[in-house]
Amino acid sequence: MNNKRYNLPTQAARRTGGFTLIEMLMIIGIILILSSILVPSLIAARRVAKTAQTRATIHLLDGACQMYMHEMADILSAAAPTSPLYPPSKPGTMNGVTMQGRHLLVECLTGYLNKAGDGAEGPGFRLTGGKKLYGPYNGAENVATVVDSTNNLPVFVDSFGQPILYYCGPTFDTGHNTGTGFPTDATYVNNPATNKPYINTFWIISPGPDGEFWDPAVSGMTNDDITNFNR
Ligand SMILES: [Ca+2]
Repeated sequence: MNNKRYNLPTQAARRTGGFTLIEMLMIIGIILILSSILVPSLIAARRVAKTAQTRATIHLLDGACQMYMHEMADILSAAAPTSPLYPPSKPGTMNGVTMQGRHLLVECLTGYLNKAGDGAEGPGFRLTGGKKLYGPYNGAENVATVVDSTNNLPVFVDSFGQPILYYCGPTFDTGHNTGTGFPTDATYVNNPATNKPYINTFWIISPGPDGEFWDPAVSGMTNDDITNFNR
């Protein structure tokens, strides 16, 4: 009985026993090694997930553009347009505000800029009387947007928080490098899947994980841009 009591260390004795300096250094070393292994792979996993999300967003917007085009073809069938009517991207002034492709894309696919009842109309056609209330298409109204500080209009953003840009043919002059498989001719863009030109088509582009549009003139820059052609 007495021996058992003497052999048990007291709470205080256990606390003062603690870890030695070497044990602490070993633990810290192990934590550092594990961190150096895990953190980069966690960052890479997030990057892969956000890239996949952005591809899905651009796929959704691509589908919305197709739906817009088909509805415009039905509405304007009497006029028999000779080319598909995708959302326009030519910059212009509407209601006193300068809009570029990225703003027009939101307006065309959601129709939210010109509210019904305000007496104005735009590419999204929101008019009084409830007769021209086109869109939204393909869930585009659920895609995240940010307000462009230059004109206070919404623009779609990718999963990295960068604006998604939009350009439509046939006057295709984006100022961006179109990447492998794309011709430099400003009148059309190429479909890398078939290596055939898509006359009068459109280009939706995210700068991708690096947040910058690819430029082959910048050494060491890889093309991670995400578009409706490489999804
Ligand atoms: Ca990029």
